[in-house]
Amino acid sequence: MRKTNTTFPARAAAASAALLSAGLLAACGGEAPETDQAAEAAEPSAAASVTVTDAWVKATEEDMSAVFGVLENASGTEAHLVAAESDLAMTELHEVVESDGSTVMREVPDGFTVPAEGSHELAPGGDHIMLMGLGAPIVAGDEVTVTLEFEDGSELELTAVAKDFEGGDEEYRPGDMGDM
Ligand SMILES: [Cu+2]
Repeated sequence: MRKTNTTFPARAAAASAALLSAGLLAACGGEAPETDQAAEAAEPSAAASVTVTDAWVKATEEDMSAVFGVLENASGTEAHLVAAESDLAMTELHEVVESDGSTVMREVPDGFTVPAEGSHELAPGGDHIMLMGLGAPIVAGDEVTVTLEFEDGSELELTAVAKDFEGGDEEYRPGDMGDM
């Protein structure tokens, strides 16, 4: 009696599961092995998934500046930006925080996360790629190349166009370097 009671629903469940997978396969229009292969092949590197739009760098005659732009991630996996490099300057990933009533910037120890199918904005007053120890002024119209390094080891080169930007000057003075 007991055996009958348990096996009958189990068979019904198995039948529904079979119907469900048949339905899914039909919806995908392919055989199961092909779909699995496609899923593996569709796992791109962070650098292949992320694009940077509106990349720009603040024109300056001083030895520091910052790179801004919007990082967009087309993949279903979040991307971790852990470092950046430039031939022009020492580079750090910075955030801006409130500290004792003033606004200071500091290095982010864990880098920036670009959410899956989302974006992460680098903007004056917020997250930015800091350039320090510039050997020469950056003039409006100049192009600055920065290489972004992701946690998975992939790299993405971006070209930021220099423009004059007055607002936010107070955040880029040496005195505001926080606890760096
Ligand atoms: Cu900074």
